[in-house]
Amino acid sequence: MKIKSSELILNPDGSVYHLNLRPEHVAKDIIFVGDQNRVDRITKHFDAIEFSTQKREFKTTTGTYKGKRLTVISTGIGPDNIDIAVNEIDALFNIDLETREIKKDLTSVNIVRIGTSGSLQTDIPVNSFVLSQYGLGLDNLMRSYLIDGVTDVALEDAFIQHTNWDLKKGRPYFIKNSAELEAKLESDLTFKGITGTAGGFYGPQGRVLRLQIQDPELNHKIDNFKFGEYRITNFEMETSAIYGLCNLLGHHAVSLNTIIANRANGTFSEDPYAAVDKLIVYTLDKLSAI
Ligand code: R1P
Repeated sequence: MKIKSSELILNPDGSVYHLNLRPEHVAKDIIFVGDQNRVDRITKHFDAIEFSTQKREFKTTTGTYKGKRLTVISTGIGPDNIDIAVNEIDALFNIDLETREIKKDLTSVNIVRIGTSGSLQTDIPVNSFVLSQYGLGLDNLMRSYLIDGVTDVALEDAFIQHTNWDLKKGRPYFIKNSAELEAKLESDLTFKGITGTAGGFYGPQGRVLRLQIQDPELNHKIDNFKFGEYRITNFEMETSAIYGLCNLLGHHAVSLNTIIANRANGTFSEDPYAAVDKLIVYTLDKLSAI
């Protein structure tokens, strides 16, 4: 069935609407970052650059690192932008943009996020790395899709009960990473746990400036939540949407974050750039070996 031009919007040059990319521009191993300036901080390590473009916050560069073809894309801040980025990347691989039909043979890509994040645990200090085993969606984005097959309902129920979660804010969901990519990107340098993805930076992550928040105790309830071997390690704004969409579309995803703030003890990294640069080199070396 042909997908209408109002639903999959293409630019006059045939590229997808927001990312400005055509299929030949994107590698099957993709790095997502939030900050558009982080793209160059990654690709400066490349052997060669073959393509670069930018539209709004979506900056893309494709090239090779130690011979491995990689694409780096900035997604800006938040799960809403992840909805655009993952759907448009999937379209580049799995929809014939000329006939507007879904291809018979589908392609899976690898998506690795290199992000920044706040730790919720005193023993996960600033400048450390966290690899997200699950994304905990507190933002509702994935509730627009049919996620019953990919969310862990037992974890959801336990979390809702433990936090006395107000369902007026929507039902949180827990979506797993790609175990295959986790095995390739973990090491003794990576803490592991559940990453909470919030739909905002202040109130949705329990920060109080001038506005009262719905549940001032929520962060504490989140940081002492336990489910078997799992605990919630950190907060950011993209991982659960990446995991949710990749699970549904058949792609592999893993999220790595540098901890730049520790919310449990109130500290902030003295050199967040150096800490992120370490995660960049770590991830590039791991990815080049896949
Ligand atoms: C908030 O400052 C932003 O920083 C974190 C959050 O997820 C959010 O996008 O990640 P990035 O540094 O990757 O953008």
